[in-house]
Amino acid sequence: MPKHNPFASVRFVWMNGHLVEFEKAQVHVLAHGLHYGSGAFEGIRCYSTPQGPAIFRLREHLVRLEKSLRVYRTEMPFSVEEMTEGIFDVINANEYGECYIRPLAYRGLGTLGVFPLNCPLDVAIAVWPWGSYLGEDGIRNGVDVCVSSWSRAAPNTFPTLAKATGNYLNSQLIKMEAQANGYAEGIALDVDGLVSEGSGENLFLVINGKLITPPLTACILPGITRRSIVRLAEDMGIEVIRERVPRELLYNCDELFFTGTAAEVTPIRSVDRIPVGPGRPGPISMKLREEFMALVTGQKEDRYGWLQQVPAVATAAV
Ligand code: PPE
Repeated sequence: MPKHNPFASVRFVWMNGHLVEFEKAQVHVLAHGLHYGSGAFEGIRCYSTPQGPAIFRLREHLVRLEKSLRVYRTEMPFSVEEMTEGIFDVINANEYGECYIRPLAYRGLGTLGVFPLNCPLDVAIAVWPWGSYLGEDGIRNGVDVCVSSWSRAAPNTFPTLAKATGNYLNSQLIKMEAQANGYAEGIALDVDGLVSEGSGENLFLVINGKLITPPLTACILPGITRRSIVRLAEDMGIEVIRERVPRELLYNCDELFFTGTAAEVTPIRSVDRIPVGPGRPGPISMKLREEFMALVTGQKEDRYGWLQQVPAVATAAV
């Protein structure tokens, strides 16, 4: 276990429709997903707002989970409404004002052998407190990243638009290599050698006041934070271009930042030890970060209807 146990305050996990105690939230060693990576998941944030805990773009995340499974010929056994109830229940049971939410659907105990469809699809929802993904210092001063020697999976191998658990072996290679070499994160190229994304974040460049982000065809996950930042930028009058990005633009852009549920908006201050612009977070990155954080934490009016309030109900029956 790491020095700091991130799950120390977790009391309940939701499993297949019921709240179970943390210690009892276990999986059989012969579960299919453990052997073959057969599952899909989501990462969602619940923020503390003046109106109480609120979840950012919950429905979009749950719909993406359904779409991830559909690629693998699998239907969610729980509706978006049932999952929403489950998320409310598990947040309330753990008495969190803000937390990270991890819905997971995986092939459980049935048979082994690659064919997955004879195994049940088990669904769990866990919640726990999760602070800044790439460090507090990274948010203020920007993070140092590298271009990974690992590429993102080619489109006809592991489809990246699906947030499948198995895809994250690729992310682990990118992340471990980056950290072994003293970087906070790695940026992967796609099958054509063009820029794709980080191990767990989408990427934006700022060039001459315009925002550029790799398109869905660049082997990226269709990030919900990415989509939100595009909307915020366009509404601020900033032009957004979705186009393929050659690697060398990373070294010559004015600003660079990551987006993601865990990473939120994290500025990048260097790539392969080459400073991005003057080597500190730029004005457009910081303006977008501030606007994003003000919206998600309810400091600004929820003009897009992105927040869903968690109803304060009595702790659900266990
Ligand atoms: N790309 C990848 C590969 C990815 O995993 C994420 C989320 C994103 C882009 C951003 O997507 P979105 O969260 O919808 O804006 N990564 C999740 C898991 C991170 C982890 O280490 O676990 C997350 O941020 O929750």
